Amino acid sequence: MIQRTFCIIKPDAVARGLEDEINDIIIHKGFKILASKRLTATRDQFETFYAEHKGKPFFDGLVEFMTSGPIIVQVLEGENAIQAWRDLMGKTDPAEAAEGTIRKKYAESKGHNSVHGSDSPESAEREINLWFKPEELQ
Ligand code: IDP
Ligand code: MG
Repeated sequence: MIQRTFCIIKPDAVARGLEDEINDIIIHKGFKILASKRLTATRDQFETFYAEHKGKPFFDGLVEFMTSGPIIVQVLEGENAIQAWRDLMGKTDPAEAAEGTIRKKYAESKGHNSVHGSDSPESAEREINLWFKPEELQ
């Protein structure tokens, strides 16, 4: 099944100039990048985006980090894209991420872990709609 998923290249990766390298891996894996834009987000945007984590000990630091510098927000399309992108990212904590995953290769820590990916069809739809207008998608 062809799906769309939402991807963020996080501030730690953009600060190291890794966006082209990461997008090469994404394209090589067979995803199509339907839309992509660079921006610096507000606290409000990430408090909404990460609402499911509100109240957790890492929440404030997470919002601080995600608004600390430019990010790239993207829509990826491909066969089973939601799970396929989660698999290519690897586990949240790079210490637990498998060889060959983006987080294993680039993440600095469990918090500064270089990339985001939607975890279900419902989150993918919600997250894409938070960051992109329909006319921005092909
Ligand atoms: P995910 O990004 O792999 O889906 P989630 O559990 O949804 O992981 O957490 C969202 C983000 O919050 C993570 O990608 C990471 O940046 C941050 N995070 C999650 N757990 C921790 C933690 O224990 N310490 C610090 N940051 C965390
Ligand atoms: Mg998550």
